[in-house]
Amino acid sequence: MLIRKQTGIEIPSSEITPEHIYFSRRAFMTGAAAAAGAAALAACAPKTDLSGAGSVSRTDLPAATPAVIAGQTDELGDPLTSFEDVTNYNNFYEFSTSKEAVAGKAADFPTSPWQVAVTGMARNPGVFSIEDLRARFDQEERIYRMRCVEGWSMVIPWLGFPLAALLKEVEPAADARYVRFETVYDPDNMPGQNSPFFRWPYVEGLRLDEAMNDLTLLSTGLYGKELLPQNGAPLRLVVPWKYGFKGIKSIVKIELTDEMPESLWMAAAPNEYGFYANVNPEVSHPRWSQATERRIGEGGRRPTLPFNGYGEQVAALYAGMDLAANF
Ligand SMILES: Nc1nc2c(c(=O)[nH]1)N[C@H]1C(S)=C(S)[C@@H](COP(=O)(O)O)O[C@H]1N2
Ligand SMILES: [Mo]
Repeated sequence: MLIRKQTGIEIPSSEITPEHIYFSRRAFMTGAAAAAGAAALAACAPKTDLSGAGSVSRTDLPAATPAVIAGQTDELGDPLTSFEDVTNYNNFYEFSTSKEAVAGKAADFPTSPWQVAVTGMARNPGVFSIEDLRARFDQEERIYRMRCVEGWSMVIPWLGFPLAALLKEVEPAADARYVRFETVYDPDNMPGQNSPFFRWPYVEGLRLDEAMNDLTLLSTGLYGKELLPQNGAPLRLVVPWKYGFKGIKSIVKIELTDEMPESLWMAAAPNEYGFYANVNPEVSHPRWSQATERRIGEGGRRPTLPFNGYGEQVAALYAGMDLAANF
């Protein structure tokens, strides 16, 4: 078994990057890479100086919420999370396990030119440049909640197009059942990919019917602007009824397959992270409850909704399934 029971060290129960604290400690305790483990632990020490680290360093970016977006809410009436928070509080382990450090470290990540291969069990596979994708598919704005498995959430105005539109174009073969996604492998520009504690590149997967659901988005932007590197430029997945880690960033490969893909998180901790990862307040993570969440920018905690509030649109996908066993 991969995950050892930890004893003798208090693991903070706060929502602040429990994964990386845990995984860093695990690596540290195996003694296999003590120096690297110590470095990883250092990365999660409290930051005394955040100036620069989290700030957007490009000049062509909006300094604040564009007027067209201001005042908008999600369909439940909750306000958008600020552009500042959406672009400076990020999980993207390829750059850093510190959420506040990702934006700074990703600022110069090259996202052009960029190609996405759509391969596997399809009658009409292809390689698309990001420009192709933008030209071929109308970009829509979708305001979605994003619930991280760590117990925090945001409301984000995405730009993008339904994954279904792209899949229809490549025509999945009759026996294709799953879609497997891969992030770019670029360790020269993604320092985190030199870490031996994860199996790179980041991989995620969906069942084909989940992938075809209209809520499932391939995002190219947010807040009316092109995606920044920290949010997964130039193309990332958004699956709003699932935990945020399903929203794989900086995608270069989309493969149709008849086998359930094994994600990076499933490989790292199969007892903690399943394939489905549907937001479910009744199924605890082995190390914390999922009953409530902290909305970034808000005080206190609020109840977590089944399927993150999208049950009407997606519950039927799981009719008859045991959602505790298929977590
Ligand atoms: N390639 C890649 N994709 C990733 C991650 C990552 O570390 N690497 N983190 C995931 C997690 S845990 C979350 S919560 C969301 C965060 O997206 P955001 O930073 O745009 O809010 O991205 C997801 N996609
Ligand atoms: Mo997450």
